Formats: sequence, C-alpha cells, structure tokens
Amino acid sequence: MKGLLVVDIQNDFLPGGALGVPDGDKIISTVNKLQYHNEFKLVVGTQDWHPPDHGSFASNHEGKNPLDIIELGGLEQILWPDHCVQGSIGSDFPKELDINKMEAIFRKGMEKEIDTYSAFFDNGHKKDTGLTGYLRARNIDHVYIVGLAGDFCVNFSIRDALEQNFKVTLIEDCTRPINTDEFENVLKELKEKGTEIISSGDLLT
Ligand code: VGL
Ligand code: ZN
Repeated sequence: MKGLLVVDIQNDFLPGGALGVPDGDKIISTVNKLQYHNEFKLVVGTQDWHPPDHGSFASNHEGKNPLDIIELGGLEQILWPDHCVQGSIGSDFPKELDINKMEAIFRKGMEKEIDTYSAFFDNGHKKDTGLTGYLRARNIDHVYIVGLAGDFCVNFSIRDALEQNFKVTLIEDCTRPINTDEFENVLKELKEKGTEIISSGDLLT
C-alpha cells in the first residue's frame, strides 16, 4: 500500500524563515491536494524539532558562521542558522498547510550532539525514529515523498527509505532545494539508486 510522507514543511523553511528554501511555499497547495488522493492509505508528517542548544546551530559554536563545516559527534556537520527551535513559530506548520490528514507527526533533531536530516534515522544511523516500523505496521511498502528541503531532509529520507526496502517515489514539483545548482545531481543520484521521480500532475487530474 502507498503512503505519503510530508517532510518538514515548517515556517522556518519557507521564504522569510530562518532557513528559508527558495519558493518553498509554492509546494503547499499541491501537497494539500495530494494528501486527499485516494491512492494514499496513510499520510505522515515530520518536523525538524531542535532544542535551542542544538549542535547544528552556528550560534552554539564560538566564532562559527552558518554554512561553516565542523565535526559534531564524529560526523561532518554543516552549520545552520538557528531554526525550528522546539515550540517556536518557526518550528510550526504554516497555516496554509492542511495537517488534518496526517495520522502521525514524527519529530526529529532533538538530540543536541547529532543532526537528523532523514525522517528514518539520525545522520549517524544510530537511532531509528520509529518511522520504518510505523509504516510497516500499517502495511505501507511504497512511500511517496514531498517537502523541504529537497537536498537535505527529503534527500536523506529517500536514501533511508530505499535502504529500508520501501519502493520510493519523489513528487518532484512538491519539493524545493536550498542549493538549486547541485540539485540536478542529487536527483540523478536518487534516480540511480532506484527512486521513481514523478510530477504531481501524474496523480492529480
Ligand atoms: C533541514 C537543514 C537543517 C531540512 C533541516 O529539513 O532539510 N535542512 N535542518
Ligand atoms: Zn535542522
């Protein structure tokens, strides 16, 4: 059965937000429609959900700036502006996003020593968010993915979903990257790994 995973559509990832993704807001109305598509037996959302002292924030490392790279818990970490701080307006879903169809919301990025881009595992693959088990318990074997940011949380979620042996479809017009230049390469890699890439128009008529 097919499920829809809506990744990190949060105020901070929209234009004007702390880590605004260019045109991130443009996907919302289509994502709203997709959630009601009969094909999807389950809709699940995620939220990036950091404590204020999270290790991915440049502000928590003396002399560092956003986009600097450091080592965090033994992994390479890109530093970001403070974003999606637990309970802040930036961490909230935008009011335009329909969240009524989401049966569960998985929050991630709560441990300060490790970042979690993927909806399935932290970046070190040490801790499972529980999403794999949840999807399996609901008989989902095919995950459709939409959301932000295309090159980070969507990208990493797709890789993990494939590794967990889900069939994976990215709905290309329902994601946007932080870095547009490199996104073509990301898409090419995802395709090579077995991701099906479609447009929302292939589902909605
Ligand atoms: C994300 C950077 C930092 C994302 C989250 O949701 O793609 N990107 N934290
Ligand atoms: Zn984050």
